[in-house]
Amino acid sequence: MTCTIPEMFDAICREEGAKVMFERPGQPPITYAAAHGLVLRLATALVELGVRPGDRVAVQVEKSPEAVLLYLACLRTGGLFLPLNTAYPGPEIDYFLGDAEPRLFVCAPEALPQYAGRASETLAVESLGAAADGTLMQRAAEAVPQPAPVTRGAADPAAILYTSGTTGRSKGAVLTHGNLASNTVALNQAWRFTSADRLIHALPIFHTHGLFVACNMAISTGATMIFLTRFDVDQIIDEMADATVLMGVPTFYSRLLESPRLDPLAVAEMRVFVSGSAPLPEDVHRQFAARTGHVILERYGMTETCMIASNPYDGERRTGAVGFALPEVDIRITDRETGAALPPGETGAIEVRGPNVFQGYWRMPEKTAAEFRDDGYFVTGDLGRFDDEGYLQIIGRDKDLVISGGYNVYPKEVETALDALPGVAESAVFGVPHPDFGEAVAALVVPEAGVSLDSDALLKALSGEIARYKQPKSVLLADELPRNVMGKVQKAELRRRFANLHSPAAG
Ligand code: MLC
Ligand code: AMP
Repeated sequence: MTCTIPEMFDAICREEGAKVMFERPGQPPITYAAAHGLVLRLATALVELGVRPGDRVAVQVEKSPEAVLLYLACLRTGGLFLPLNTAYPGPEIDYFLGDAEPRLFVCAPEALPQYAGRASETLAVESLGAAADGTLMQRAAEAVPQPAPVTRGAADPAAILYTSGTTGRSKGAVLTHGNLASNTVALNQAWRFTSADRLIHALPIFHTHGLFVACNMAISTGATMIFLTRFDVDQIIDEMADATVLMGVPTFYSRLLESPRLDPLAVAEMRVFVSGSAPLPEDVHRQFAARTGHVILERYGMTETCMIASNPYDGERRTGAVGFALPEVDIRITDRETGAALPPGETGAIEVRGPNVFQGYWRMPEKTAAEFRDDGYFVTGDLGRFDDEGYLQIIGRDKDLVISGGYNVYPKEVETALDALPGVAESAVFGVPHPDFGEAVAALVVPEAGVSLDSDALLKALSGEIARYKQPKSVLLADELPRNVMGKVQKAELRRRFANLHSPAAG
């Protein structure tokens, strides 16, 4: 059986202890050996705070090496790591804490006064700051190292990642140690990732892409992460001089293309550029190749399934395609209505089965059952087809979802927040093309009879309720929503009508 991620980390620290795990501009590097020492002390601190196998550890902190080490420490104790987007405001956090019932909540030091009062016999509240500060680090400093990780098998849960749903209520996808480990091994193999790699890590670490793809690949091989707190074009180009791999969302690449500094010399040391989390526009793919000589390697994944398919490392990396199933992963295309398998070339629902597919939604057995077929395939909600040479193409989505700069926004959640505002009769939220984020969130709002609403005031009212990236970039007002004869709001019509909201000509 494949080892778990904490076991892989232990092995790498024994073999490659002196290697740098985290390199940060202007800050001292952190070796694998030093990181290991801290993980063992953090693990003891977690146990002293009451974390037992199966307990949830919810974490909303700024990106830092210590936050990654907290993830490893949590997995060592058998706890379920539950990372939360730093953009989530209080009301969203309240929901996650209520739903997941964590044993420990770790927040930023600045947020501790807001959450400390929540501490109880069943919930500990600690802090962790980006400067390796906070109460959890104080506890770790005083703790003795935990000698060995709690034994975990492939089927034991390792993490919960919340993903919004079409019903508007976020669901916690429960991922197992086997999901994380098997996917990491498959990706290392597929992208030839080794300890010699130097990965530019500029993604957030509260999602699959930044944590379970980027960090796990480095942790399992002993590669160095050039660990940047956020995406900045000039900084990325500077770091490329001494790096081998960049993993990013399509917005990374469209922004890099805007820089006159992006040329073959700037990427001379780089081995591979990987894109995922949202469709890579064909013109970005082509322009990047023309400017740098590197063909971006596009792959496809999902919170519930980790990575599913990838273009080949050797062989043609096709524009507009996400490649072939990863080792041990099965993909099929089915009829959306009947669920019957479709022949190659036909477009239908993308279904996935394999060691990468999650266990189910946290405490939602009906929802879980509804999204799995009897033979174990998970229905992704994406639509696709296999092309003439077997490359998977993603054609669209069966789910009402907007992907903005790699972040998923479920319209229902934004509509619920808008509809709750005074004077709003109803609303429809949809995605429109956006030059930087790929898609942007837009809303059409119908005021209650006799009420006059102001778009800016509506946006302001939303600001404390939902994360900034979920808030519409434009709020339009109308007397009614377009509906079909069944009374269903015609989102496709809205997307068509407002397709040019962010086009250059529209200003
Ligand atoms: C920031 N803003 C966004 C946004 N990111 N709005 C919509 N969509 C986004 N993605 C807001 C900011 O709050 C700000 O608002 C304004 O837009 C401009 O911000 P910015 O400074 O330009 O943004 P920046 O900080 O540079 O971030 C852009 C980004 C970031 C693309 C680098 O969004 C990012 O890192 N995205 C990656 C998301 C990710 O990791 N997804 C993986 C999910 S896992 P204002 O008004 O306050 O100025 C997954 C599975 C898989 O999907 O397959 O991988
Ligand atoms: P998330 O739920 O945040 O994990 O987002 C997963 C969704 O992102 C998938 O269901 C797809 O719709 C989308 N996605 C991920 N990678 C790609 C890609 N390379 N091309 C198109 N869509 C993608």
